[in-house]
Amino acid sequence: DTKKKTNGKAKPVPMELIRVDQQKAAAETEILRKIAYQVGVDAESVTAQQAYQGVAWTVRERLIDAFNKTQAYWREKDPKFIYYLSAEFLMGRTLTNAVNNLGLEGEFGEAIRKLGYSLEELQSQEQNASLGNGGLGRLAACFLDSIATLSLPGWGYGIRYRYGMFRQGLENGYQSESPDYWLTNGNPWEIPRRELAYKIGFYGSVQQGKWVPDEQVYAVAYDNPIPGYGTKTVGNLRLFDCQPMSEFKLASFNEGKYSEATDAKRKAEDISAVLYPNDATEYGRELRLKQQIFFVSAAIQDTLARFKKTHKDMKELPSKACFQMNDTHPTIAVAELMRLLIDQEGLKWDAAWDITTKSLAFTNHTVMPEALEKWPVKVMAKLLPRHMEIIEKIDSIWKDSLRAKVTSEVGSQPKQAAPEKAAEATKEAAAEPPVDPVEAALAKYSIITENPWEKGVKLVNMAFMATIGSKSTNGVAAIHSEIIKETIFKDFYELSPEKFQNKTNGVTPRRWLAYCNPGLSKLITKTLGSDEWISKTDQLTGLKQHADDKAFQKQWRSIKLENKQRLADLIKSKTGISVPTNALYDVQIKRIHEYKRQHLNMFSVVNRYLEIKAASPEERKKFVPRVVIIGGKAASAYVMAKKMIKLVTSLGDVINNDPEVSDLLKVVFIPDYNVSLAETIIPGAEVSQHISTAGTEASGTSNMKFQMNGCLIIGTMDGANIEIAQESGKENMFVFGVDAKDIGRLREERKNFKVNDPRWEKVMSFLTGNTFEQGLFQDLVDNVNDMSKANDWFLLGNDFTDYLRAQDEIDVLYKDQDAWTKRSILYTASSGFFSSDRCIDQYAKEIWDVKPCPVPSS
Ligand code: GPW
Repeated sequence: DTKKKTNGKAKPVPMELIRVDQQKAAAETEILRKIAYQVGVDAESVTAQQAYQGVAWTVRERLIDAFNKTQAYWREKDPKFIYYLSAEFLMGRTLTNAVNNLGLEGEFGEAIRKLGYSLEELQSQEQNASLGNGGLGRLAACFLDSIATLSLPGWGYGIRYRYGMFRQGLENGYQSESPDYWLTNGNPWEIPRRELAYKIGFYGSVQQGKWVPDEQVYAVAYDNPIPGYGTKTVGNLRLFDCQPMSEFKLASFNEGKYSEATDAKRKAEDISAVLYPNDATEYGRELRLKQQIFFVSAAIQDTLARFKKTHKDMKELPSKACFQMNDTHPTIAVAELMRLLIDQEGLKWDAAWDITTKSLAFTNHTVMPEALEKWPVKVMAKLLPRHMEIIEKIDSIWKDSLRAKVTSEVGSQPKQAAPEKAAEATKEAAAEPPVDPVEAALAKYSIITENPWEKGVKLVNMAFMATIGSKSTNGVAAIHSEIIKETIFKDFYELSPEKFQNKTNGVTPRRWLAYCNPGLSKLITKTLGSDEWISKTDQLTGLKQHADDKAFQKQWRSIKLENKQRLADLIKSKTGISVPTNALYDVQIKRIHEYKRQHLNMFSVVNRYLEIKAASPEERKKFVPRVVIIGGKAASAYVMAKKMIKLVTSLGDVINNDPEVSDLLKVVFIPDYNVSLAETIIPGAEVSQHISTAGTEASGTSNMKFQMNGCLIIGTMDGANIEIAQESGKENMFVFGVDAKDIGRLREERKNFKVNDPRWEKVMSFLTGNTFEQGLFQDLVDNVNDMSKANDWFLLGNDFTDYLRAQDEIDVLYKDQDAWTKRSILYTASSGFFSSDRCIDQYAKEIWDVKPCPVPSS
């Protein structure tokens, strides 16, 4: 038995004590009770934080009522469940979302007003749950919203990090990092399940085929109810906290060895302490692998324990559970499910393999090699010896199954090597044992591979194991799903093309339009005659017929202006910079990465600055004033990304204080970008930048949020931009840049390529000239401009001229406000496809085979 403790057998409660549908007191009475007894203050006057706590703890009860009913109903019906395994869930704040999804805005809005506050004010008291890095973690959060909204039986599983994504500050224009302790004021949105704890092992050895770990910890469950929209369904995000097996060694303590006494406790608590702040980069640290096995094992044990309450035959598992692995981070699930089925449930290998490959599914979110996790066999074998054994066996059976095919292929290839190669081959053969050509050909399919950079070092390729060990592999946008079939999974695609799918990402229209942009939301509802669009986003197309209506355009614009004012206020409060609301608001918010090319954006800013400076006062009047807004975090160890932040802040210092430029150009870096800042920034943006090198951004999801909010897009033909262009009309997007299919060749040729544009040289000279501290941006410039040192891997030089052309088009269109507004309306009207409801519906039907199981009303 894996359970830590049991509460013993549950005893029935006398009927007369059960009042399931207790008459609730008025919201304000409940809130005041909470302020008195939960917060513990005399409620004669209340601070915003106290009021927030009172409201949140009251909403929590409504949430739990519906949550308990949903979960009980699902226990009774026993439908098939989807379990979304993810190392990250970037939830943001909960209050507004919970109030609105539960339909409590009337009752609670009124009660909050009586206390002298607004819902927005109280919500601003809440800490963001930043348990994710960026797109991948936020996608998981949007998915939970849609799973609940569609009444799909489903839970998320992850880690309850005590420290989320670091807080970003600025020191002398550089990023500074400090820990994000988000639980300071408690967390009303979670339900601790202290009695629900699973043992997780590490290290040790395999004895008689079974694992004897050296170290063990407990995974303690915390449930976070997830309210669906327009339904009584409340789903669940179950996060695990890591706890030691025993609090401390009393003997050591008594001997005065205090640190030794608490050693094990500290070590255990480290596991769920901090989110790794690396976005799309591999991190080969043992603690990271510990985190992965920690939550994956707990999730699978938890699922099996529930499954076994009502089912005897493990073979039925695939008809009751599907685990979706969110990138490679949870892919140890392949080996863990095998281990539990074989070592704990006593199944034979083949039966276990059949169940495993039918229960797991895998999503890939990147083709960038540094993000595809490959764990050293040495690390895996030390931390998880039994898993390593299983992985080796999977790999060897897998290769056996391919040997006949590969042998016939190798046999049909010419055996003679070219004469000059043959001589070399003989020399090498003298030094090394001969390589079997069949084994060599099998290597490309192998889970266990040699590290190309370190001879003799073997690695476990987690993406390969995930594909082999699951029923489906999907990419996250049409182009990305094609690219993975041609590159990283080419050989696997050729073996089983039917396993490969596309599921273009989506975002929840609740948080990202209905709630973050109440002004626009009201206008849409009024125009369409109902608010059904909030869960049926296809209905947004009904806005198209109003796109040319001047009166409608005027209302649309005045809402944008209000949202711009809110954004301007935010900028003022976060940075001290005043920005005019008559300027075009241009936004790029996302993780800072060379492939996302914030530096290309800055090159265009420099060019604009130089053009304004060179212009006569008369000519200056023709410029469209622009506020360029950047937000995003750089991974702590990513030197070039940090330099890119310094580039933005340095340009801001120069440009914002140049009286010649005055209000024609402002450059703003908003520090500590997170979910709730995005909720204010996106509605206020007029153009947003999605300018990654073609073929590098798997999908992007903020592009969809901007589109929904009627913000025009400048972008490359990359990721989901391509599908957004299809939906909104390519002619309505500011498209530029080279094509993904040419990237390989262009990278080869970049060494001999010269940017044929005098503006490029001017920008480079400006950045290396005496405006800035000597040498400050030399490395950044060399990376894209000195072909003896680098080759401009992300092709800024190739895209520069076309990018500036697209930027000019933006200015031209902005001068025609009616034409601009029309496009803005068309963007929102054609954004319906990018709802995560559509995306989740496809997952449910095409991968999970999970059907809605709505709780009946009443
Ligand atoms: F590298 N993404 C992310 F693929 O935010 F794992 N973090 C990550 O670690 C990875 C991907 C990983 C993003 C993609 O970069 C973005 O294009 C995509 O829209 C998003 O995942 C959701 O699919």
